[in-house]
This record gives sequence, C-alpha cells and structure tokens, in this order.
Amino acid sequence: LRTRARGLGRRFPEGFVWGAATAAPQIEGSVSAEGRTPSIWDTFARIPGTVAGGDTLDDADDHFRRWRDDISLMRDLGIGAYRFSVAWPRIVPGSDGVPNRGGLDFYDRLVDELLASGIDPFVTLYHWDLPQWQQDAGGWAARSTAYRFVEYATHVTDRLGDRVRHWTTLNEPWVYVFLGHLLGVHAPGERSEAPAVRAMHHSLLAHGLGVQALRTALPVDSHVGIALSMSPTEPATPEADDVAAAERNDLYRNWLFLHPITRGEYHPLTGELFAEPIPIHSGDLEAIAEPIDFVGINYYARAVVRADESVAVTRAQETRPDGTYTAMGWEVYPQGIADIVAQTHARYAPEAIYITENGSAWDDEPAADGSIVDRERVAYLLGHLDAATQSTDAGLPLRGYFAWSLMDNFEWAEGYTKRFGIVGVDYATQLRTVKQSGAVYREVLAAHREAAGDEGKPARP
Ligand code: GBH
Repeated sequence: LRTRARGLGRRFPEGFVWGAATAAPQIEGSVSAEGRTPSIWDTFARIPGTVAGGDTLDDADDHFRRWRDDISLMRDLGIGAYRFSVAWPRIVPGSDGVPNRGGLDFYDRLVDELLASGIDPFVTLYHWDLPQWQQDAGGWAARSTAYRFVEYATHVTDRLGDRVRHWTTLNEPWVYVFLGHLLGVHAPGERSEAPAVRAMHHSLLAHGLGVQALRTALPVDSHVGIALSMSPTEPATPEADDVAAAERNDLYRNWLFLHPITRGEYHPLTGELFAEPIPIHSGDLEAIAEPIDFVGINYYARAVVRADESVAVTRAQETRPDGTYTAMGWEVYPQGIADIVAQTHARYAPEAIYITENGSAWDDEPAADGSIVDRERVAYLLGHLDAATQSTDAGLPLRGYFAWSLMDNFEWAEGYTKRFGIVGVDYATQLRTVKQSGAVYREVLAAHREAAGDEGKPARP
C-alpha cells in the first residue's frame, strides 16, 4: 500500500496542489458564539424528519474552538492547501448588514495560523449556510440575495484579501438550488419549480457580481472561481431515447451553471427543462460571465440514465449498474474523475481545474485499539488519484486535488451518520483519529513533495 501510494504521488506534476476540504456549517459548531445568528440549516435541521436522527449543527466537530488542533492535524498529514468556507451568518448576523468583528476575527486567526503552518487557504464564500434573516427576505428566490451576497463577500475580502490567494464564490449551486427548492431535502426545504428557477438565476447573478467585486478588492495575483457538483452522465443503453435522456440529464446536472458562466448565455436547451420563466434582467448575463480563473469540480460518482417518460428530467432517471456502492448509495467509479475533467476541458476550456472535493462515506469500524482501517476509503482514494493522472498525463490543466473531507462531519440530511473523513471524529469526546486513508494520503503527498522538490514553492493558479 505504501509503495502504491508513493508511486502515485510521484506521478503528479510539479506544483500540483494537495488539499483537504471542509465547510463551516459541517464542522464549526458554536452556533451562537461571537454574535453568529442562525442559518437556514439551523432552522431546517429543527423541523422534525428532515435530518437523520434529528441531528443539528450545534456541536458538529467543535472546530470553532479546536481550530488550532485541526491545523496541527493538517500539518501532520502534510496537506499543502486547506479549502474551508466562511459562515455568512457569522460575518453579517443581521439584516442591518453590519459586519461582525467576532466572526471576522475567527477567520483572520485561522488564515494566519494556516499560513504560518505553510498551508495555502482556499476560501469558499458560500457553502449553503444562508443567514436565516436573508431567507426571511425571500432567500435565493429573491434577487436581493445576490446583492446581499456581494456586500457580505466584500466584508470578507476587506479582512482576508491581503493573505488569501484562492477564492470560490459558491459551492455547488446545483445542489442547494434543486435539492433545497425543488426536492425539499435540503434547506430551505421548498418543493416547487418557481423558487428553484429563481434561485438558479440569482445564484448565478451572485456569483458574477461576486467575481466583479472580488476583482476590485483583491490583488491581481488572486484566483477566483466556483465549485460545481459534477457527475459524468452516460446512457444506460445505446438506444436513441436513452441517449437523448442522458444528454438532457447531462445538461441539467453538469452544465446548467458553467455554460452561462463561460458563455454569457443560458444553454439553448435550458428553457426545455423548466416551465417557469428565468427572471433575467438586462445586464445579468454579462455580469454572470465575468471571467474566472478556475473551475472547481466536486466529483463523487457518475450517473447512468435511461429514458423514462413518466418523470421530468429534473427528477431522477438513474439506473443502478452492478458495482460497488458507498454508504451514501453512490457508485464507486474512479474513471469518472478523468472523464469529467476531460469533458469540462473539451466544452469550456477553463484556464485551470481543481478537484475541489472527492471522497466517500463508509461504515467505519474502529478496532479495539481505536485505529480505523478504512480499506474501502483507501481503495476509493487511490483509485481516483490513479485515474486523475490520466488528466495530468494528457496535459489538461488539472492543478490540484482536495480530499472530502479532512474529518468526519455533519453530512446534511444524513446528519452525523455518514462519515467522509480521512480523519475520524468521535463525537462524544471530539477525539480525532487519522484513518488508514489519512495515513495513505500522507504518503502520497510526501512522495510528491520529494519527487517534485516542491518544498516551500508557492502554489500555481
Ligand atoms: C458535496 O455534495 C458537498 O459539497 C459537501 O458539503 C458534502 O458533504 C459532500 O459532497 C458529501 O455529500 O446519485 O450516484 O449520481 C455532494 C452532492 C453528491 C450530489 C453526488 C450528486 C450524485 C451521486 N452530490 N450526487 S449519484
């Protein structure tokens, strides 16, 4: 295993960024500390039946208090970059828009300590924790949310812009827009098309206006992008109707957001997906297409689609091919990571691509001595890294990889029952244990560092 990990590490190009990712609502806890007010997930989790086991964000990984230890852990793993999100309701706790010093101070210290540890901070501005006060003003279905997002982003860049070089506007808008507004399984729990279509457009607008604001606020050597959920989508059979269904599903799932961001217009087939009108104002599409420096891909699994006249394209049309499935019920399909990078490059040729998330949940069983030998996660990790070398070998601009997740955390509707960490968390004691997958990742990173002689070199875009 060690040999395989070390061999893999050596196959990545010089300057390749190795990271781990988290998100504020999933790890921080301390939900009312230093002036934080509730987010839509605090509210949603309190509705009976929404989150497994009635779990809430209240304690999570207690990272808000243990952040220093968590950075030591990253240092111990040899991680070169840390992707985390800033909690909007910590920065702007109320509708008066006044920034909150206590919230800003937290991320200020975090960034300083990361830099002092030689870890490059990758900041995500929005990872699903809309302030409840803004939901009360209409949430993503309201245009004002895009403007409030820009004000919030500006407070963050005012404080961190001198030290953070990589910025992501939104994490997976597709997921919070459709799971949150059409399917109702994520916050805010709405179930109809009108708010979903509006949330889609206002998210794109928030992204575009956010990029413009970031460009104004940040030094020129800063890199700005977005992280999108992507599942390469294939037809279940070569039959024409399956192929057609897969094509529409592919557009819906993978390119709905990236197309307007890179082209300045919605994909021509977007109108066929929705009956509700998209609330476009003049100038919106230009703003949405403000150039970005990188696309972040969050890759977990592929989708294999068959035609089904009885369901809309925006509902599941997936089949379940034979294979290995994670505890989330997602197929293990390493080739998909190379496929989706190739497809993204072929369609939109972004300057740089990062895998901003990749990982898997399994029912980890700690051994009697407390160690966690997570064989399936090790296999998933190595399999996906192996496949990712297809992209770098082909000369595609894949610049980095972030494991999801640094540590077990609040897995949204699944609560704390699903574990994605390469580090285990015992929620009763908050004890962290590096899993075998974490140890293997450490080997990959060490081998890459030695082979590329990367020590001390700054990361590339
Ligand atoms: C991400 O969402 C989130 O950014 C992160 O916060 C979260 O904890 C993590 O992933 C794990 O869930 O049905 O087989 O085609 C990922 C959401 C996962 C949505 C994969 C689409 C398709 C799998 N995506 N899913 S499949």
